[in-house]
Amino acid sequence: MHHPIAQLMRALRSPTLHLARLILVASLASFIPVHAATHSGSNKKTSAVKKKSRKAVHVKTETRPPYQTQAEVIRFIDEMVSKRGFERSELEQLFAQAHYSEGVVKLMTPAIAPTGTVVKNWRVYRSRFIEPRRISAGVQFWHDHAETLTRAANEFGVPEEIIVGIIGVETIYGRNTGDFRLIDTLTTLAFDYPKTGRDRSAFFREQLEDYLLFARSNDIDLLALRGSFAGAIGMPQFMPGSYRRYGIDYDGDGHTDLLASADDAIGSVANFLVQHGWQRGLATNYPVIMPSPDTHADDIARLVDAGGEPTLTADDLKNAGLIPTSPIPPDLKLALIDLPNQSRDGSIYPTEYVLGTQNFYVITRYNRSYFYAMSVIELGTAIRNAMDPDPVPQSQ
Ligand SMILES: [Ca+2]
Repeated sequence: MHHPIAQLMRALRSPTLHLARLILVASLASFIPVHAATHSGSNKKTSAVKKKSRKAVHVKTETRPPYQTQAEVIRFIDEMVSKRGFERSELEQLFAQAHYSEGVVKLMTPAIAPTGTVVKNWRVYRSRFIEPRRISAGVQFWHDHAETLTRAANEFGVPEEIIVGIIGVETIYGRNTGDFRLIDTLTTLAFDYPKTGRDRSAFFREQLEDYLLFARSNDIDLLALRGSFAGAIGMPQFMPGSYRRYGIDYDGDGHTDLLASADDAIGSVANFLVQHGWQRGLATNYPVIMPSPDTHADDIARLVDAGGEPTLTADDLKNAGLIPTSPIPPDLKLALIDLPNQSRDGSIYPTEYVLGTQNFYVITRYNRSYFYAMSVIELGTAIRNAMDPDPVPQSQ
């Protein structure tokens, strides 16, 4: 089985990031992530469409009333019948086959670090994603799907390396998409959400509804689709709500299939970013020289506290003693992004900083963690560099 921290790490990786926060709050985030959602280890690229259900490894049926007989589930079915036009008998049969998953509940239950402190270490986090195996898988993915990536870059204005960075951080290009049966995951989290921490069951009922809807419109077998223990699906790990709202059919076969179709995953990631405000041609971030924390701690804290949404002007930065080291377009608003390198043993590297633009902020709509966004950017850059180590010089 997989290491619980690794699973926790992956757990936060949902396109709708609320979830991520949740786990973040009390996770062993030391190393990590904040993120997550896949259960790693499955090395498959099977189509979600009409696939028969397989052995339910993570499912444990307890002596609890079957879901289709529970009052809350019956109310949910009533609502889906009246509001969404589903057949009652169809949904009753579906929930008769949905199982409580103890594995999901365990993995979704926030873990508290022994000391009660959360240690955030960018260098450790980064090293998990910017590494040779993921980079070479990214080079392969880029080669295999160069045409689609170029098409998406032109059409949506999202550079290839950002799309490649996201799919790489999420699932290593479809290698780790999660092996939890989605109907079990979503039903469990919608009706048996772990009692510790904030109750997110309402969110998961919405996700369950979205799952029913996009499965219907994409001809997906509701009992077959698998995803992370948090309910994230496919190469880009979209939650059902994102799948339904931002997933697109980008290979033209009439279905949006984020598990089996890399083209659909590429188009959907680009579409997600554009729908969240991605701006064509805008850099994601700029380097900055920071003033000494000995003399400017308050200034730095104030700028960081302004958040990831870009609101700071060139004067704000200058007045606080920050010096951008590359030319920044006039009037461009920025955010000060902090990447702490905390550790428990006292050997503390200084916090790193970059200036984030609107496009950096948009990546955090995919996952709220700054570490996540920076890893996407750096992985994409590393892959681009590895793609073309010896570029043909432009004619002078
Ligand atoms: Ca398709």
